[in-house]
Amino acid sequence: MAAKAKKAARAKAAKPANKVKKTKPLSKPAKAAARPAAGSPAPGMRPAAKPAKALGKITFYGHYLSIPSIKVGLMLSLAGVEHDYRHVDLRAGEQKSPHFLAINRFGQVPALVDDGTAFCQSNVILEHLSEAAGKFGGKNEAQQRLIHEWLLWEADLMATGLGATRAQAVFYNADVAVLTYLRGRGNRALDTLNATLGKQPFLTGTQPTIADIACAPWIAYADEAGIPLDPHANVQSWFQRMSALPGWKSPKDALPRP
Ligand SMILES: N[C@@H](CCC(=O)N[C@@H](CS)C(=O)NCC(=O)O)C(=O)O
Repeated sequence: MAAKAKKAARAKAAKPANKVKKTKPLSKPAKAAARPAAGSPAPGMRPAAKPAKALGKITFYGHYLSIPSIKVGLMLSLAGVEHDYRHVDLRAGEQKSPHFLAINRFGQVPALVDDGTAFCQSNVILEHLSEAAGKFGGKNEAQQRLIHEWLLWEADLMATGLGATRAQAVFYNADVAVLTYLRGRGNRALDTLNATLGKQPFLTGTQPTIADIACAPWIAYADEAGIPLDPHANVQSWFQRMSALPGWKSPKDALPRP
């Protein structure tokens, strides 16, 4: 192979597949309130096991009614990560535009671009931010694995049990039988949280991690889902502990409204 062709092949191979070429604004960019990085770590801010390299210019795409987006917004705020925020107009279908699909092939919020590399799926974004910022991660491999288990559980039982129930109740006016089934899943999720939080203050131990940041925002929507929190006292006190963390925002007001 000629030297010029070899150089071109090397350059092509080095380019990450999900590198975003250009982030054109979907709507008027709004600078999100950024907290300065804490000089001394807040409770639970532990270095992630394997620090990641990128934490450059961050652009976060979300919607204020989307709980997966709120999870990411809270993480950015709790970790004090400066970023630009772009509201994605879901009603207008902006999430299915070619520009947004180039950032998130699933056509959903949230998405996050860090130094030109695009991340999607709220829990993958949380893991990236935790690793890159060295905050809210596990203190060893065993805890990292525990956190990952909770994140997969959250995407299953919290997202359907609390999230789908709230969406069906508030936005889609679902049939009673559907709501009864979904509320059953929500109560199962709350039972699991309650049992764990009866033994320790946070989901994976004595300090909050991204497992807690992923699970806590749904609790603020239990009322909209029609699921009472009264039988889950440990969940309620955990939510109070989360609310007291520096940088925490009330989930319903966590993201800017257009
Ligand atoms: N598993 C995804 C779920 C994301 C999701 O469901 N996003 C919704 C808003 S809450 C969305 O963008 N819906 C618009 C659509 O699907 O067209 C995550 O955790 O990021």
